[in-house]
Amino acid sequence: DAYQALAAVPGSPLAGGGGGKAPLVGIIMGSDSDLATMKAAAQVLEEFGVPLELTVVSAHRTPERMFEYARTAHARGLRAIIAGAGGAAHLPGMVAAMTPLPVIGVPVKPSGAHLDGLDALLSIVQMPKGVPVATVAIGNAANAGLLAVRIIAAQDRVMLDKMMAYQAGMTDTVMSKAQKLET
Ligand code: RP5
Repeated sequence: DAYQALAAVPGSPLAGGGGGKAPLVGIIMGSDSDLATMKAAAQVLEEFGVPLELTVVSAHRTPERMFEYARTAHARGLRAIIAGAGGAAHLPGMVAAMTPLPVIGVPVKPSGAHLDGLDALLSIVQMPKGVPVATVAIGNAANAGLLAVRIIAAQDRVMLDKMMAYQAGMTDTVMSKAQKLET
């Protein structure tokens, strides 16, 4: 089930390990049903070698857990938090209100939802001045992972080199496709 999938994601505290290194990025989501979307962020961080933790924190259903997570995140050594939720997606904004860390919000489109994730997007992106949430496109958890890598890379030369190599790889891929079209 989804919780087994959550535990299987490398770095998940549910896996009872975390790879040994202290996590630098926390990935949280409002429900285990968000995992299908949010695992892309974990995969990006894994590819770049950024230690992460991943779990479920619900703004509405586990508010005390959300307070605890947000208030302690910086002291636990996290550098950024990726928060995903669907519907009335208050998790990223509420977490941003209680942490000094950068928060990246992922609007999730729950299966069977009528508003196609637009409700989550607007809930996350329309933050009041003073409480920023860096919001990615609906369902684009991979970009949330990449943004977290860039936040780490701003003060980490090794990670900066990895990001530049990733960007060069994208350029190469597009250029080779362009050349194929031209020939
Ligand atoms: C939100 O409600 C969650 O983030 C999820 O996207 C959506 C549905 O949650 P479940 O009913 O699947 O637990 O709070």
